[in-house]
Amino acid sequence: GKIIIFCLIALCFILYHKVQTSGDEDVPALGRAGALKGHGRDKFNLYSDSENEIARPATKSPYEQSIQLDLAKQRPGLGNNGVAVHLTGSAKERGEKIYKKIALNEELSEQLSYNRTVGDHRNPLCASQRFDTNSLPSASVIIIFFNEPYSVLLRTVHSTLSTCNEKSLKEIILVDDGSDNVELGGKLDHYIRTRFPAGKVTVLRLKNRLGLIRARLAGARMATGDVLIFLDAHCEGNVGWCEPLLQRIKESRTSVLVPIIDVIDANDFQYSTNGYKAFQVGGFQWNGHFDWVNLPEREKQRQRRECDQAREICPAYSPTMAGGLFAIDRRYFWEVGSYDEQMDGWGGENLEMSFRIWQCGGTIETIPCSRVGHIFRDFHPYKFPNDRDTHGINTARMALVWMDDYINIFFLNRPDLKFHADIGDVTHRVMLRKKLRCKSFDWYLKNVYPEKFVPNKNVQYWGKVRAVNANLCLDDLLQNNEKPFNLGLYPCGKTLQKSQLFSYTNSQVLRNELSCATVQHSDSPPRRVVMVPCSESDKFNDQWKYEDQQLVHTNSGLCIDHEGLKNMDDVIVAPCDLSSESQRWVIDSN
Ligand code: UD2
Ligand code: MN
Repeated sequence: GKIIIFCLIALCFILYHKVQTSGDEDVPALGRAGALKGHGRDKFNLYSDSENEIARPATKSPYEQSIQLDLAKQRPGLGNNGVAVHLTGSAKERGEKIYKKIALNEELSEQLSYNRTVGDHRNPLCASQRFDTNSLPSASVIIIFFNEPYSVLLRTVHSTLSTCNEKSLKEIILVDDGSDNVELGGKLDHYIRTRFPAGKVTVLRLKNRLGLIRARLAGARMATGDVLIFLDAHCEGNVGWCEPLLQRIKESRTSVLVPIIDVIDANDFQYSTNGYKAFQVGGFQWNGHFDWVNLPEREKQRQRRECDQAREICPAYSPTMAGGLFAIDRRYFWEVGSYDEQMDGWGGENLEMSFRIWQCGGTIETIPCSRVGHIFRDFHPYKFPNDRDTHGINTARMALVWMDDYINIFFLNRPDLKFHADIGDVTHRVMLRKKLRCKSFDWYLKNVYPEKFVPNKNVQYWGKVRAVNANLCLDDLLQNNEKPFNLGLYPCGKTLQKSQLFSYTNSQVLRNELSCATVQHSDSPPRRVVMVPCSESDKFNDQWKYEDQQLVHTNSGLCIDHEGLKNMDDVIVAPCDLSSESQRWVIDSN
C-alpha cells in the first residue's frame, strides 16, 4: 500500500514540475530511481544520503526536512551545460517577482541542481597543458557572503568542490558577513555537516557586518592553504580552473591571478562567454571605477616574446582586476599589504590592490585556461549603513595613497570626494608604501598601462572648449561613452568640470577620457559632432586642425560652429569661415 501511495505522490510531483518548468533543453521525466542521478557532477556523492532519506522525512529534524524539500524541488539536468532556462506559469511569476527585489531569479536557482554543469568553455589548447599535479601548492578558497540566496551560495560551494582539483583544494572557508537571512544560519551548518566531506567546508560567522574587505581579511586570517583563492558567493567554475592558477603561482609567487570571468545571467542562468579566442582585461577610469578593456596589442606582443606556450593561453598582464575572483600566494598576500582594513562596505579595494601589486613589484595576470562564471546583477540587493557611498570613500583612500599627483585628475572627476569628511586617515598605508619601496603612479601608467589616456599628458591643450563670443562650452552632457553620442553645448562652469573636460592631443585628436570627436555621416546639413569610443591607436581616431581658433575636421574640412545654437543643443560643423565668430574656440583649463 505504502509503495502505491508513494508512487502516486511521485507521479503528481513529476507532472506538477513538468507543467511548471520548461528549459531550452528537454528535461527527461525521471522516475524515482533516476531522480537524483541526472544532476551534473557529483564527485563526492553528495546527493546520495538525501536520496535514501527522502522516503521518511517525518523522523528528521526541521533543517533536514527543509533541505530535503529543497532537493526535491530541484530538476535534474535543468540548466546543464549552462543553457538558459525559462520558467513558465506560476513559477515564472514567482521568478519575476523575486528578480525585481534582489536582481536575481532565486526561484530558478532553487530548481537547478546544486551541481549542474556549466560546460567547458576553455580554449582547446588548454587540454594539452600539463601541471605538476603532485606538487602544486594547496588552495584555501574563501567565499564571502552577505544575505546571498542560499541555493546560489550552495551551488558556488558544490561547483568549487567538483571543478577545483581535489588534491589541491585544502579547504573552503565561507565568511558570513553578518547575514540576517535565517536560511544561512543553522540550516546551512546542517547542510555542510551532512553533505560535504568532513572538514572541507567551514563557516566563519562575523558578529557584525564588516563589509566585504574586512570579511575577506577575516577569511584570509583563518586560511592555512599555500594559496588564497577568493570568490564571490555566486560563481560556477569550468572544469580544471584551479590548476592553471596554482601552477602559475608555483612558478611565480608574486603573480596575482584572475581567471577569465564569464557571465552567468541573473535571470535565466545562462553561462555565456565571448568565445575562447579573445578576452578582456581590467582597466580603470579617472572617476575611480573599474572597467573592462580589450587586451592591448602591446601586451599581445609581449606574450609572443616572453611566453613559450601558444600566445592565446599565455598569462596576460592585466592593469587592474575586477576584485572578486583572484588567487594569490598566502604569504605574499600579507607581505604586500593585504587590504586597507579601514575600507568599509563595498568597492574600491579592487583598484587599491591592483595599483599596489603593480607598484610594489608584483604582477596581475589573467590566466586564460582558468574560467569561472559569475552572476552579474543589475543592482545591489543590499544597502549600506546610512547609505554611505563606500565605493567613493574607499576609492578616495586608495587615490590618496597610490596616485601621487594624478589624484588631481581623480578629484576633477569626483569633486564630491575632495573634502569628504569620512575618508579618514591613511598614514599607515602611506607607511606601507614607503616600507615596500613601491614605485610611482607615473611609473605604473608608463610601464603597465601606457594605453590609458591621461587628459593632460601628450596634449597641446586641455580643459574647457569655450566659445569666444558666448558663455557656451562643449559639453558631453554626462552621456555614457558606450555608444556614440552627439556632443552638446552648455554654459561654461565656473570651475572645470568633468563633462566639459576635453583634450586636444599632440596627434590632433579632440577627445575626452574615452570618446573621440568625429563628424556625423550625413549629406544634409547640419552635420553634428559625434563622440565615438576612441581606438587604442590614434591611427584610427579622427584628426582636427586647431588654427586661428577654429577646430577644423581634417576629413571633411568643416569647422565646429555654434551659430544659432543654444544651451543643451547638439553642436554642429559648418563650412569654415574665418569671419564667423561662432567658429572660434578657446581651450584652457581655467
Ligand atoms: C565587484 C567584485 C566584488 C568586489 C566589488 C568591489 C567581481 C566579479 N566582483 O562587485 O568581488 O570586488 O566589485 O568591492 O569581481 N558582500 C559581503 N558584505 C557586504 C557586501 C557584499 O560579504 O557588505 C559579499 C557579497 O555577498 C559577494 C561579494 O561580497 O559575495 C561581492 O559583492 P557583490 O557580488 O555584490 O559585488 P560585485 O560582484 O557587484
Ligand atoms: Mn559579485
